[in-house]
Amino acid sequence: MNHYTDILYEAKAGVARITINRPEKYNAFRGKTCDELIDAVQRAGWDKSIGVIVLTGAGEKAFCTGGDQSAHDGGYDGRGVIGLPVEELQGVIRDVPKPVIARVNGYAIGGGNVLVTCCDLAIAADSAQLGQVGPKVGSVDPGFGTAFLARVVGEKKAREIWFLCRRYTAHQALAMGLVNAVVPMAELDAEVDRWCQEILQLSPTAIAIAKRSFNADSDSIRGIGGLGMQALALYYGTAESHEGVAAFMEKRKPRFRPDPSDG
Ligand code: 2NE
Repeated sequence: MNHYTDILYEAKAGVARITINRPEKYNAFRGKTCDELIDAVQRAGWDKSIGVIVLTGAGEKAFCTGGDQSAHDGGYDGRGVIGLPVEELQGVIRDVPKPVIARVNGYAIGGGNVLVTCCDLAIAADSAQLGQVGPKVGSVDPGFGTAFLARVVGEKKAREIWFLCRRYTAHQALAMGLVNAVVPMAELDAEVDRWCQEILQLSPTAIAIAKRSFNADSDSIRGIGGLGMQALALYYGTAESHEGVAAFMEKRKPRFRPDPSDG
């Protein structure tokens, strides 16, 4: 894939920077975006001149807000079980033999928060907000989005994140171990670059083995995700899920339960 439309790819001095470039959609991903991200992460991952991959979003509002709800009609618009190959994207971030750093420049919501969870490291601007919204919008990201999140932040916190759908500040995300550092937006690039330069001084093979070793311990979660996506595809066919998507697009509260006054 040579010409990306939804992302930007830049490789310089050992660092590949991959930017979701859909700021008008708060960097939400559609099917094509996921395919391009998979291609770009693979490209950087197996390029021997690259030692670190940085994943980010265009602009200062959003890192990524997950699936593009305007491209959702009982399923998303691309390939795969749910019309978005998110499980492949999450898998490839884990599979490439070098660290992937999330540069969290704003909202990391829904599938965007799952990308932060899957990246090896995350550095956030102090203006960033993170969280899951699935149960508010008729979706859920099973597998790495749930079970692996629990490995990262602990069982109770992960359940809170999914069952209440709150938004967390960058400093709260730091306290729960979801991000590694928080800096003012003006210092975000310098901080990310400092982390990249430190990594580039180290043995790439030792780092690759360490990454694979961390992954081996949690790789069974990939199977949970595969199974969960099949269930999610069925859920997307329900009125309950449709209500969540419609409510988001219509900027209103969803009604998942019958109103008691309806009798
Ligand atoms: C990001 C957030 C919290 C921002 O809220 P607010 O109130 O500051 O802004 P607003 O008005 O909600 O959003 C600003 C503009 O960005 C669009 C909105 O529609 C709006 O557009 P305009 O009205 O200005 O034209 N926008 C934001 N997020 C979008 C999205 N994901 N798709 C399409 N347009 C989007 C708030 O917007 C929010 O909570 N966004 C996330 C919504 C969401 O439902 N994400 C998908 C979750 S499910 C998922 O990601 C997923 C998965 O994890 C695994 C499998 C499949 C799906």
